[in-house]
Amino acid sequence: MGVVNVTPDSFSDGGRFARTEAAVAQGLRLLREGATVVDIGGESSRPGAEPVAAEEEMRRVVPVIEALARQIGPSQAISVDTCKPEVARAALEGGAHLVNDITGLREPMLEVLAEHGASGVAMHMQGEPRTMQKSPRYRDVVAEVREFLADRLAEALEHDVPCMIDPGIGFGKTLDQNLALLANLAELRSLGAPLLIGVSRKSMLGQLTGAEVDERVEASVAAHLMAALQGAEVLRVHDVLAHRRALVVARAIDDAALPERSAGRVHIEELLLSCHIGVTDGERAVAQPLAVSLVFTPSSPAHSDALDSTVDYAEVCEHCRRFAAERSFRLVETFGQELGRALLLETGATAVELRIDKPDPAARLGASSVGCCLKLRAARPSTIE
Ligand code: HH2
Repeated sequence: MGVVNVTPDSFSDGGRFARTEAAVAQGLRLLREGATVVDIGGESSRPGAEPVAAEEEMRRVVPVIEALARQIGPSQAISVDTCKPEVARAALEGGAHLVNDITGLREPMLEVLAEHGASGVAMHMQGEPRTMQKSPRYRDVVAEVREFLADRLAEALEHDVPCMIDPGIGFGKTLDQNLALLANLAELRSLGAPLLIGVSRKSMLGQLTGAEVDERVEASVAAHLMAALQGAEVLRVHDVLAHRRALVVARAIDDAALPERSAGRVHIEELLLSCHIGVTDGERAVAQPLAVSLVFTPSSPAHSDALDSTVDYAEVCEHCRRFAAERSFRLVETFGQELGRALLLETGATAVELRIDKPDPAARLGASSVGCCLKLRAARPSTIE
């Protein structure tokens, strides 16, 4: 996720992209450099920042979003960084797909997202930007942030809003508290939602390295790489190219370590499930058939003939059945991502490939089956110790 702040006062790029044309050009540049999402913000949340009126925030972000929406590719998305429901609504109507809310996606924000079928990011913050760094206090920062995010996630799911979670690095946290969170991302990943991390150019990196804000690229990459190795799926960054290159190298090393040859792969073909899935309310009201095929890469070769040394087919089939029966989705893609993530946690596998078929598509499509294929990887923190 590439960051573009259409503000005069953001801590790292304030004033550089305050004009619409400059912000659009920067958004397109970040997409060319490899971002799949651009996050457009119209209000700084740096410590001590003063709030901006909704009308002014809309004046800043909506024209940028509209211009980007006309130019982005089918696999790219626009996010709006706002905590105001009226700004979120205008941004979604202007072409944004995702709302990044540093105040944690509460009501009425969730209603706006549900109305538009949009996804969201729920971030943790202690206090509010004006005062949050005065004296942040926690009993146990990791446990408290986890509890907050679990609560936000549950409420988002009640509204049928797909939700990423973010511990909010630098938002009402000391250096040690930020480090504790960044060192224990498995605790947050265990909530089962995609994890977003944003450390880009933040002051904790200055505290650790002494580097000024515009000299924190390497420090940002180091922090984000550690987060990616612990399973963070989205990194919110200003310097997309540097991150992209670092991730390409890390991924190549990680791929070389996949124990495919020795561990073999475990597959399950066309497991039949039924799930309340469909874009329209009518489709979702009735359980639809789904056929799910899975290929697991176990984390190590089966070390004995015992079932607990590999992926257990029976457990996986049962888990899939329960998952499909208990949840409802608009998209097979979201169904696949969430099921894949749950299966990685359940089985301890390194990777899982999923193919999801809807064997009964609408007759007007003239297709015998529609669906999606995806591949997910688990975090492997043990690869860098
Ligand atoms: N950090 C900033 C703003 N929005 N959103 C999420 N989800 N996570 C973050 O860590 C996060 C965020 C602060 O960075 P930036 O946008 O560059 O600065 P400013 O708030 O001063 O505009």
